[in-house]
Amino acid sequence: MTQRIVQLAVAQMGPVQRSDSRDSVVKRLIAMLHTAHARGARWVVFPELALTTFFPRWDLRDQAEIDSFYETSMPSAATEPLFTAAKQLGMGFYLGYGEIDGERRFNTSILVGPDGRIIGKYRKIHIPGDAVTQNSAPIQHLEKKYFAVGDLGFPVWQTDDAKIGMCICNDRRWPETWRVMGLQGIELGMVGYNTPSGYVQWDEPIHLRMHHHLLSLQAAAYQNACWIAAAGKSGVEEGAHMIGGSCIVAPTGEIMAKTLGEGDEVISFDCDMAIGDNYRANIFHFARHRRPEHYGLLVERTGAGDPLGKEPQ
Ligand code: CDT
Repeated sequence: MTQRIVQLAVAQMGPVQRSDSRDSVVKRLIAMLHTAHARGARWVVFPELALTTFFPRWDLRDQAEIDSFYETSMPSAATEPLFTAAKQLGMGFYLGYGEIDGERRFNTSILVGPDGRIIGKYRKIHIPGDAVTQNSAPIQHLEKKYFAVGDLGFPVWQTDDAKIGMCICNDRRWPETWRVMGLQGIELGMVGYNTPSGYVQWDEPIHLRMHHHLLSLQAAAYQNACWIAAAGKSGVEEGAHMIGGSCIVAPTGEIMAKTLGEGDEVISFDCDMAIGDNYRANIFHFARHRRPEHYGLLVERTGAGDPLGKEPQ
């Protein structure tokens, strides 16, 4: 089998505080871009909402302040240096940010090619949390207040290096996200995230946050025969802790590289896209083995309904 190597890096970010300027954040991204390049990487994945603090933790009321967390254009004046540096280095990247499009606001990621062109845009579809504050807890999760449900589906883009798909944070937990991309032959999935260790609605044991994060990525990579690169914004932001665990997962379901800490940290791996071909040709040969005539409930129901089992006649 001929190898098809994609040199991939994940740039985990440490915290971004409320007072950190876009310029200072973009400088950090560019520093990690150079580190990734020095390691031979051609693509780098940055986190969800990489340019600001994870503001959905607050029920903000000042519209000017709320607006300050979104981008009205991309590249913007502040992000142009990142685009320029990446193009000079011949590197492509995934970047997550808050997007204003007219009256609509989305939690968005873009895929920028090594030539500096924006190849693709994705708008987060699974928006977790609440639209209004739940109680008096200082740390909320109000993504439904700040973002509309994405309207672009889950496209996969054919690039010169691989078929690349994108999703954002909570999307990674849903098998539907990955299967829709699997059905387009995804070879490399990119995902940015901000995963708080605590959640106002539910005191799930904290160690499970990392377990479920890795479990979701490993299952998705294996079941859809793709590489997955996941970049988190981590550590303590404005008093709220978010998990690290940025990683690169192979189509075997194995973690090939993972961050050690919770700060700015680059990991990299030479990913052979051909590994997925074996799975696509055998155990997960979708055309031969999938049975969509039995999957109707997947699109007929949103929430779980009554069991359909009947006693045999
Ligand atoms: N950013 C994001 O989507 N975070 C969610 C937290 C869910 S708890 C309401 C996640 O799935 O990691």
